[in-house]
Amino acid sequence: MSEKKPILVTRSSMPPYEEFIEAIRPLWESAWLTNMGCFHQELEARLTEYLQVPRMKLFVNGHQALEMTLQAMELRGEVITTPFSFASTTHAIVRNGLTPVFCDINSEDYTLDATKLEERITEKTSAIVPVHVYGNLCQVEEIERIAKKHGLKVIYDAAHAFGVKRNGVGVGNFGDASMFSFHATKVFHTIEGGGVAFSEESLGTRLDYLKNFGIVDKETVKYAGGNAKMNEFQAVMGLCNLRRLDGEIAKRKRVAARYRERLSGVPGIRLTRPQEGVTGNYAYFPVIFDGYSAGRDEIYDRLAAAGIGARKYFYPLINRYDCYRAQYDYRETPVAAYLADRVLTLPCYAELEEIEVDRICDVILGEQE
Ligand code: T4K
Repeated sequence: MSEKKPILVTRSSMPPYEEFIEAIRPLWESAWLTNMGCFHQELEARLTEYLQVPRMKLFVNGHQALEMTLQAMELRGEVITTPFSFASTTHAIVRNGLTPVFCDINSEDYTLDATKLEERITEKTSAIVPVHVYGNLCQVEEIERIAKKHGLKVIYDAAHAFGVKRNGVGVGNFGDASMFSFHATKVFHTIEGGGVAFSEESLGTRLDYLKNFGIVDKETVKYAGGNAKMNEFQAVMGLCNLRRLDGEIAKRKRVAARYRERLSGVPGIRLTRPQEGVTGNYAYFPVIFDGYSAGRDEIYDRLAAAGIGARKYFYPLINRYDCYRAQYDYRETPVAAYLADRVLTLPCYAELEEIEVDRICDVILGEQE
């Protein structure tokens, strides 16, 4: 039976129904549903602990978390980022009235190529927004060395990197701030949701104001803020999911291991090499088809015909979007352009069974009945 079940690129982890219902019961008693209620406060504290970061603020989603962090830093001019990401990364820069400047990525882990960073810096540059894409850690030391030399802020898009550690240090400790996404499709989710980790206390105060219309107190509005508060239902979902998170990541690890068993060493199929000292979260399983007997698009179509929804994350590149292509030339980021045409992210989630991973691999390897 399970052989015929459609498989999508991911599937939200759900807490047991009764547990969630029981956990939201107090909301009917208090009728306090949003505006930094007690569950919001509890989740903020728990996540600060789980991610081992000095400070953390929660948001309605990851995008608003990033957009408001850039606003809180009062950046000006140009911000360097990569085009190999989800739309959100560049949009957050543009929606702050800043100009994105695209730096290429490296072909090992698809993060910003720090050797090409300095040539993108001008006197207008105020910050760098690198992306820990697929949960791969950026070249943090080199990026931060260059940032320091030029007096630039570093804000990581860590949407994919929840729980990732290097030599025991949580990923949210790098740079001036790191944005995490808690979207339904992520390793840890609050339905929609996001958070920012940082160390500077005054940044936290500004983020609190900005996500609540810039209101400081009942009679003082200091900033032109927006509304980006996480509500209590989201926070409860997060608290329930956090209890099971380590188990969910362990299950994802088994999925990734099975893919590696089946696909490693196949000529023309390239898997991401695990990074030294990095404990991953197995958020995504990207595969590069380069010189394989079939191209990426053909594999995508074959999988789709078999009811398997792999995704071309991240194709097209952001600098090829309708809204950006007039200002940018994607050929200036050739590695990103090359990989975007060849990458496919395979289904990866805790509930994915080994038999389903095998079915996916059979289709890719042309071994299905
Ligand atoms: N930066 C980066 C690098 C990001 O990847 C993202 C988000 C952000 C910033 C912004 O963070 P948020 O503001 O979203 O917190 C999905 C997600 O919506 C998006 O959060 C994510 N990146 C992006 C990579 O993937 P779509 O358009 O591909 O989603 P969709 O609706 O096609 O869903 C993908 C699959 O997930 C479905 O085939 C089935 C499964 N799914 C989906 C939903 C909505 C579930 O199992 N449950 C669900 O509720 O963008």
